Amino acid sequence: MPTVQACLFDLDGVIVDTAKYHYLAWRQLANQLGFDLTLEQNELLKGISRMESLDIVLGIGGVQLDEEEKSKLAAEKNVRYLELCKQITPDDALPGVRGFLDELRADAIKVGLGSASKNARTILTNLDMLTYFDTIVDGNRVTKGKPDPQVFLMGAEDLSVAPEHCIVFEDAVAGIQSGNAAGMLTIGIGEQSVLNEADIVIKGFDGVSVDDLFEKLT
Ligand code: B16
Ligand code: MG
Repeated sequence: MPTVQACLFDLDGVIVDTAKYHYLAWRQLANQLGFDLTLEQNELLKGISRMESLDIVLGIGGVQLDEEEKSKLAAEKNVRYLELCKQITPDDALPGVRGFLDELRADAIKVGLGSASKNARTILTNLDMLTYFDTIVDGNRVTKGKPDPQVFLMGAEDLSVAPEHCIVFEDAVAGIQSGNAAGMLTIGIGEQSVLNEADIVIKGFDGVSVDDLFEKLT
């Protein structure tokens, strides 16, 4: 395995579980339009941009709207989502992730964020985790969503690290595909059966040490 010089983290599902707030906000929008959204259907929205998510939600309800109406609904959903995100505190970082980031820092490995979210900085601020990241690539910077490799290639470039020396941590299939397409090693956070395109899959960071994990990649 090439030396690891940088680790690039997805936000939702890797650092913090914001999917539950996205779900509540999308469900409210669906209900307002006269249909419901199930938790299974919410899975389709993970790692996908806000406007792509809206198209999926409207598709589920069989609702057709023009661009202006869609922008208005997406903005309303975001206001609701951000209201829900106000309850995020430092205790909401997923188990073990803060310790894992501390270890990376101690090992002088650079750390970047690669998220589809336009709200990434707000969420990291609420978690009091902004200072862990040497660079943040979020939905405000990218022009192509995952599975395009752009988000992680931008992160590697910001950190001046070649892609083969980067590891991507992702919970979404599209995110693993994005990391693979960038020529990086990928670690799936979740279920092996879902994330089988990742180099390895772990359930989460609880009890996981950087050295043990990197050893598994060799
Ligand atoms: P926003 P990630 C993604 O975050 C979420 O998984 C996805 O459900 C959401 O639609 C997307 O961010 C955009 O979020 O509406 O806040 O811009 O997993 O890429 O960190
Ligand atoms: Mg995610």
